[in-house]
Formats: sequence, C-alpha cells, structure tokens
Amino acid sequence: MRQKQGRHWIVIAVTALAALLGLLAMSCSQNRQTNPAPKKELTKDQRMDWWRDARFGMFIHWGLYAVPAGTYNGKRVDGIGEWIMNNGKIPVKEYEKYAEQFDPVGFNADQWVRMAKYAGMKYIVITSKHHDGFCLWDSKVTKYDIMDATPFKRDILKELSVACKKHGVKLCFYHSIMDWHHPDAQAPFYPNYNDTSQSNPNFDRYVETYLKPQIAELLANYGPIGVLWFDGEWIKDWTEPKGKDMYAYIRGLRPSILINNRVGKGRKGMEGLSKSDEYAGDFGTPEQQIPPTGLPGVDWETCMTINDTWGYKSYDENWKSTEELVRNLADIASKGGNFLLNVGPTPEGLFPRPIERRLEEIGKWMAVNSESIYGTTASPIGKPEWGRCTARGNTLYLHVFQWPADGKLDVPLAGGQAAKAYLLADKKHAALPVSGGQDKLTISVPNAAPDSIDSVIVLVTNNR
Ligand code: JFZ
Repeated sequence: MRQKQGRHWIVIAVTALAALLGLLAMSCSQNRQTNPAPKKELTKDQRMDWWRDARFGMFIHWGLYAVPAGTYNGKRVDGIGEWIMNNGKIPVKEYEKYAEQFDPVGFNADQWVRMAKYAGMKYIVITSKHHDGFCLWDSKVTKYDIMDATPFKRDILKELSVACKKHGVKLCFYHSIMDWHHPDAQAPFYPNYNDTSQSNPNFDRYVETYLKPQIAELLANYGPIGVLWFDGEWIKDWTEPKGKDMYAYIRGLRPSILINNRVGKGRKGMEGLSKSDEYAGDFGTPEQQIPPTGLPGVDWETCMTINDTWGYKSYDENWKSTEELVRNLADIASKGGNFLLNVGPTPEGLFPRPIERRLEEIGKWMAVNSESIYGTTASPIGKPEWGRCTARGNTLYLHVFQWPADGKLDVPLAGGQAAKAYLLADKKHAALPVSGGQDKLTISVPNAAPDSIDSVIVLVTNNR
C-alpha cells in the first residue's frame, strides 16, 4: 500500500511537470510567433572591439590608374596617381580604354593577404571603387568593372575575401561616393570632374539606382565586411542627410559593420572628429597626419601613404623608411589611434619591391613587439623624451626610440609605482633594476639597444 501510494505520487508529479513544461513550451513558441526575440543590437563598444584591438591595417589603392601609373600622353601628371583622370583632364571615353589594358596576371590574393598578415596588419581596406568609377568586383549594375571591361575577368574582391577568411584578416572596402565616370554623377563635369560648384540634377538617381545597389552587392557577396570606408563626400551633391541615410541603410543591412566618418560631411579638419555625435560615422580619418595629442574620446585612424601617392606611380620613389613606419605605428598607438598604411600595387598585380621589403621589416619588428601594439590604449604619461608609451591596464610599454647612452632610462612616474621591468625582446623576462624617486623612476638598461628602431621595455606598475 505504502509502495503503491508512493508510485501514485510519482505519477502525479511527473504528469504535473509534463503539463507545466508543455505550457511553458507553448507560451514560448507563442511568444516567438507574436513577438520574435529581437536580435541583440551590439553596443558601439562591442562593434568597435575588434577594430580597437587591431591598431594596424593595410590600405590598398588599386584600379585602372595603375596602368598609366602617373604618365599620360608621354607627360608626367602632377599629383597623386589615382587622380590622373582628373588632373590629366582625360575624357571618360579615353580613360575607359585603360580597362582593356588592365590584366594583372601577377595578382595573387593569398600572397597579398599573407604579406599584410606577416607585417602584423589585422585588416585590409581595398578600393572597391575609387573616384574614377571603375569597379574591382563583378557588379551587376555596371559593365565598367573587372569582369566586363577587362581581359582579366577575375573578381578581385572575391579572391581577396577567400584569402582573408583563410588567414583571419578582416576585409574592408573603400568606396568613393564621388564618381567621375557615371553620367548621373560627375562625368558631365569634364574637364574638372571634381568641380564642387556644380550639381548634377540626376544625382539622386545615381544614389538610389547605382550607389546603394552597389553597396548591397558588396555586403551580400563577399563574406563579413569589417568596415565600409567612404570618401569623396565633399562634392556639392552629397549632403549630411544623405550621409545619415546611407549610414542607416548600411547598418540596416549589417548591424555590426563599422563606417568611417566620410560617409557624411563631418570629416573637415579635426573639429569634425570630436563632434562625432552630430555627424554620421563611427570613427575619424585624419589623413597623412597624426594628431599631436590624439583625439580623446573619439575613435580615429590615420591613413598614410608609404611613398607620396595612394595609387601606383611608376616614378614615385620617395619611400618612407621602415624606421619611420614603425615609429609612426607606435606614435599612433600611443595616442589611441589606428594606423592604416597604404600600398599601391602595380598593373601586373604586384607590390613594388620597396613595399615588400618594408612590410617584411615591419613584420620582423612586430613578431617581437606586437604585444605593445594590439589592444593597447593611449599613453598615460604623455610623450616621453626618448620615445612613446602604450598601455594595457597596469602595464606600460615603453617604446624607446633614443636609447640612453648612460644606460639609465627615466620614466615620469613616482618610484614606488614600478613592480617589474623587462625587455619585451627578452624571452626570459629578466628583471631590469628600477630605482625610484619622487616624480620619476629610473630603469637600468643594457648598453646596446635591442632594436635600433624601437626597443620596447615592459613596465608593470602596481597602482593603476
Ligand atoms: C582622398 C582621395 O581623394 C584620395 O585619392 C585617396 O583615396 C585618399 C585616401 O582620400 O583624398 C583626400 C581626402 C581627404 C582629404 C584630403 C584628400 N582631407 O581631409 O584633407
């Protein structure tokens, strides 16, 4: 009897539980039907996370302008290579002919991505379309692209997306709003495609039936895209409301993507960068310059040429040295920004040899020192005399450009704050002696600098 009663209770309990579960499941599924669980919107911090961690990216300017490479009708054309169509006053029909010669048989996406990765770059921003209007991918809304207009007929962006995925590098697109080839944009402004006093009455048609569909293609067919990097927003027909509309359109398609501030009109000078609430865009893009004290509270990325041009020019040999490039990277990180270093490949699809050499040398430095770059934040001790400083929590990375001749490195921090110091290049992390004073501490360092460009000393502090 007792046993029977026990079983009875178990049956009741199990039945009740099942009923409860059933009810719960029903209410859940009902909930799902009437009220689909909203996709969790990432916060801005979450969206920016990978980008803030990355600190170093590769910019690639590549297109038809690589064919003339700075020379038109036997004459050198002044200015940056990718502007030759405008600066050389080349008519649309004539410029189009460069497409027939664009056959970069040396192009190897895997090799490009491996070079970027070796140099320590975490993302690549390539010109899907520059101002000249030529498209590096198989666009369905134009024949002025790599598939239809060139003998090459390989989707460059597709190949890059495959290689980027394979190597864990984020692919991003630079896309020009300004378009010198499109009849509804600037083509009719010839011979000054960049005439900012002129307006094209059909510009809205260009935006709605060309620009936006192209953006949709780029977001749909090339895997996850890290950043859309706009440019050419200074033309008269582009307005801040158009920028905000474009920003919303893109975030609607890909909620987690990042978009630079040149999508709207907020780029002008540094002041626009700090007013990022008023303007569309996620980060500022100081160009060819490093803001002297960074831009506190604002995400920013300095883009810079490795010689004096973005797009390939056969005779531009004014290469920045590896020393300058590595120190720029440390300088930018010490101010809390990202470094987007540009390369301009040849019409054969190759990186000029001086670029390869620099990427290799930067890579050698990064192989030892990348910990002092990735995921670091701005210097809490300003700009020390001997170099720069980056930080991660209570760890400081002292980037020593000028190695002290007397073996004593002064750091503007109270002596009691140092827990430990060692050379980042020293795998054993052997402690360097630290002595402390009131408002500075002194690290005793070996006579010879471990690295002639930038030797990094790790200083673990105990007070931050
Ligand atoms: C633009 C492009 O015109 C150029 O070809 C290149 O792609 C570069 C990255 O961006 O050039 C600019 C953009 C902004 C400024 C100057 C040139 N600016 O803010 O002074």
